[in-house]
Amino acid sequence: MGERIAIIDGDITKLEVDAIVNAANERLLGGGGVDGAIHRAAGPELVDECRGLGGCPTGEARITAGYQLTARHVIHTVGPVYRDGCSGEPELLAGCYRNSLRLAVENGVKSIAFPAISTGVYGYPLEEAARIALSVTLAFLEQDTSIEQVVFCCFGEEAVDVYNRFFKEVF
Ligand code: AR6
Repeated sequence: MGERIAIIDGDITKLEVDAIVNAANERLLGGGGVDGAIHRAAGPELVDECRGLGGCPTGEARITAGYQLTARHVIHTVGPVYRDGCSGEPELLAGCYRNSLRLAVENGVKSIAFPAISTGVYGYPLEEAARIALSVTLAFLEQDTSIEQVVFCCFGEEAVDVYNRFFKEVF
């Protein structure tokens, strides 16, 4: 199981995987952070396709093509805005990972990369978010044999350290 998970430091738009996950907002029309980077790298056709989706509720996920990205698909998911950790945020964030992985399987995706959803503009504490990301993904991979690789694409060494710490804890 552990060999199906990789924790790296890098720019998610550059990864050679079947699908990259976007930390989007409910309108799905682009924004700042990783969302902005993905839309810039994919080109304007991405927002054209997103417009047709009519948005996405928090905790759910939608799939599009990757256009100019190396990745064939972008899976757009909407993380919760962090308030106090007791307002449904953990369940919603878990839903982002679970629903993105489900969509990946339905679309024949074998390799998928996640950014640290909600931990930027949406203010989710990285440690709590990493724990959810890893535990939901491990539980999913226990039930699924079709996904070969899940990459957690961190932005900076500090985030890599946090993910590695929890990864060791879970194993
Ligand atoms: N590759 C990998 N990770 C990245 C990259 C990148 N190129 N760029 C940033 N990150 P954020 P959120 C990391 O703010 O908190 C947008 O405006 C970043 O360091 O992108 O879910 C949307 O439109 C952080 O750890 O997403 C929404 O309105 C993580 O990606 C809102 O922000 C997520 O940070 C979503 O906020």
